[in-house]
Amino acid sequence: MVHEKHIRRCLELAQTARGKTGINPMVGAVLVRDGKIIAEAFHEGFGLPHAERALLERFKGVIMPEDVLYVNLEPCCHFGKTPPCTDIILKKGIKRLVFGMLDPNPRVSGKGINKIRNNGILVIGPIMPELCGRFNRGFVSLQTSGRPYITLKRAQTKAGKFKNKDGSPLKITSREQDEWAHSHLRARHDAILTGAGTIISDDPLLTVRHGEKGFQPFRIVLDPDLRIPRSVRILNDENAHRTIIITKPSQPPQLSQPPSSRFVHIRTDGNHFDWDELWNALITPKGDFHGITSILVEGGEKTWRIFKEAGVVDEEVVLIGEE
Ligand code: AOF
Ligand code: ZN
Repeated sequence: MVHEKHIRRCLELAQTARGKTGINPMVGAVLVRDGKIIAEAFHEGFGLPHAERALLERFKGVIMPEDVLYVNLEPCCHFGKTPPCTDIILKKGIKRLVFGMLDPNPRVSGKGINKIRNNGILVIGPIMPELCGRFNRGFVSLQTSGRPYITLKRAQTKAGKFKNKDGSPLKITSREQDEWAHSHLRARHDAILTGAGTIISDDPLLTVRHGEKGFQPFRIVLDPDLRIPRSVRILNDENAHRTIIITKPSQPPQLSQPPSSRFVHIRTDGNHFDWDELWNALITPKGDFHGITSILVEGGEKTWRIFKEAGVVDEEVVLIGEE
């Protein structure tokens, strides 16, 4: 269907800003005349103009009554960091709008659509709420449950083994499975999370090496007692500024704090970090940190258990090795 094709293009544009929108959604917009796209734009980053505004401000032609504006998310009608998109849509004389999903943000939800409909614009949608919601699942999770979307990823052999008897790492997945995990899991979450044990035993890079180029997720390590050595790769590679170490308030961060990684103090109840405090730290923009909406939990065993027992896992992916 033609509407779906254009909404898919909006998503394609939107996702080029992955990693830059922080706690905002990824949004793309296209303007269509006689079935052809004549202008495109997307929300390029946190605090920057929204997709529709960017498109309509940059478009230098005359808007015709038959032109159709497509956007994957309902246009906003509130003053946030930027003015309402509904205002510029009305001001520029758009007469037809197709949107992918309603905005789950309670300040907008349904009100944006009502505002433009009440002003005589023909509005069609939501036409692909599931696909668009899945695409922005981190933003949806933040708006509806106040925490990031959590995907848990594990790998195990057919016999159910996931490490060697002595605790050392066991290579389980094939090259194809690794590539898929990079392009479909790591490249589609704002952050990858592990426990300190995994960093100490494997010294992993936790980067995206297959799939969307240019985007690297944050790396979060739960390390209450600050056990990880300064020499580990995530504190020293070119993405060190995207590493966040979560540690207990009693740990003086200067002990192992290289200048670029972030050390965040979260209270524990002796065993576990306080979830509310943790989510709050991760979803609250501060300075050049714009917040995290989705996390891929990669392990190890203890970390999986903590997340599962707390009931905060939205999705679990188990990669079964060939052996
Ligand atoms: C849109 N198009 O491209 C985006 C929208 O603080 P602000 O002004 O950036 O507003 C953020 C909120 O606006 C966000 O929570 C979501 O409801 C909406 N984001 N809306 O129509 C866009 N990024
Ligand atoms: Zn907006």
